[in-house]
Amino acid sequence: MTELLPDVFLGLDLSTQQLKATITDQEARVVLESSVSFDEELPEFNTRGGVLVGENGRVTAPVQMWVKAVDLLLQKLKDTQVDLGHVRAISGAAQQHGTVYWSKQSLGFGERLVPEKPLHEQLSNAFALEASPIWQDTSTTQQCRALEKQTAGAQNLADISGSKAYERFSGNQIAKIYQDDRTIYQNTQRISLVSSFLASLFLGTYAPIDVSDGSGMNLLNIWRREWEPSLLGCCAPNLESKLGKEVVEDGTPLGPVHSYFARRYGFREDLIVVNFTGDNPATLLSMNISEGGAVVSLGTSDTVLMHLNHPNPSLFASILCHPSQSGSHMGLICYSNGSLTRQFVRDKYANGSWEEFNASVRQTPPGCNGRMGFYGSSSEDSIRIEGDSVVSEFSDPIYNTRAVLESRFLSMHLRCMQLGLRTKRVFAVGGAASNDTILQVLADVFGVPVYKFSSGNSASQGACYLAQLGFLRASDPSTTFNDLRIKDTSQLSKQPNAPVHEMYCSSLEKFSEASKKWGGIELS
Ligand code: XUL
Repeated sequence: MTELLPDVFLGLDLSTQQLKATITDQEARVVLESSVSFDEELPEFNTRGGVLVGENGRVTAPVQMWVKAVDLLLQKLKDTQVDLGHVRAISGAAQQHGTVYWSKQSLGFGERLVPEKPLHEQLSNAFALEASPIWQDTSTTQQCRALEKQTAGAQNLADISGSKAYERFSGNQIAKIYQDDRTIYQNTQRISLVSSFLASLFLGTYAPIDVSDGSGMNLLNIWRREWEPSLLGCCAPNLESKLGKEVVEDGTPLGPVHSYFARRYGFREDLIVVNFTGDNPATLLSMNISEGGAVVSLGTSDTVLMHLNHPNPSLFASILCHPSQSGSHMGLICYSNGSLTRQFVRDKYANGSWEEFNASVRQTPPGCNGRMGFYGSSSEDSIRIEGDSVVSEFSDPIYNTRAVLESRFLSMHLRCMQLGLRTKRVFAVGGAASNDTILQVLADVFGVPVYKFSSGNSASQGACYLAQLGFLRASDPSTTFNDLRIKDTSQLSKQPNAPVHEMYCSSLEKFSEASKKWGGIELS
């Protein structure tokens, strides 16, 4: 039997492809990790990469798949004979922007939950929409343009909500659902983000939306940290009552866990549910970074996260409320085509093998002798530039593997500089952070050392810290994130090569011009 020390904290991460769990101890050290993969372990939902791709850019995920995954994951934790009775608080992270539509019939669902039957059987009529739109959805261009028009332009909207109108942002998603099918909207009692939906299951009642995850909706005023009535009014009627009036700060204890979980899995009856947040704010927290640190997350989406004290909202990044410092903000640059694009290049030019991909990057000179590539996730939406000409393929295709990395990292470096970040260190996380060849290119482009973390999943680890924070706050509300005294567990991975970095600096202007013209395809 794996014995857990008394007082541990459970953090979940409902990401695109998996539901993951991390347990940390009081010293914020990782004790245990586990996960459920949607495609492999819940094949009855027929997802690929955890999602269903529909027509006209619609991308959704079945809500019941997420519900089933919760029971599956907790059963796995229980089967390892971990004594879940030592967990004092639970929090979570989830893919940002996705929305869950609770039906009118779901009202009071917690009063009817019994521990004998799995959740999905008891929540079969709890959702007004079976498939939730998620962050990969691009079907709301019309709603985005309408919102920007109603708010006197994209920059004005960004000045209030932190972001121009993005297709994946929840407000535009809600507007589309309202416009496409009024009956669904009318039958919706409550709209949750994926994070607050997951928290609601554990609470047995609708959980409030969290301020940093809520900043990814185009609905929140990021300075006042509350809903902006004029933006709510642009999207759909009576929206505040469906979202819940209250928006809560990260690390807020919400109440005890529902007895379903205590009785079925052996959690304490007084286990505290601490509000859940977005995966990006949780990742930022897990790094506990100081000034000049940038987190580069290389996963299904590629993101760059940073702490900003005086942000200037722009049209190429999102500004979110900072998850642990209520006067501060965080910057988020997101490329929706992350690992899929690298895999496309690996499959097309390196026989589907990362070893061959890495070998080909190492054989190719940094800077690709002046060549650049802008890649979508297929040949049709990829563009290459050789000399001054746009070509459909490099004269020697070996350049593709290096070019796909360089164009992404040059774009990130340029945008960090434009946001006013003087990057001193990069912390690499996500699947591709385990690839040393990729990290060397990252260090060379940014010209700073790259660090890695030993633990696998940064978002669920950040959620553990939030659970611990909420647990301490339940007895002392003045507790701050710094009181957790999280130890820096990062390890130096790659140092930059100075002459190579100088070469990249001298190519930035040309890259910037080319990306204005061609790079649009790679930005979300
Ligand atoms: C950020 C974004 C993605 C998702 C992925 O804006 O859309 O990073 O949060 O889970």
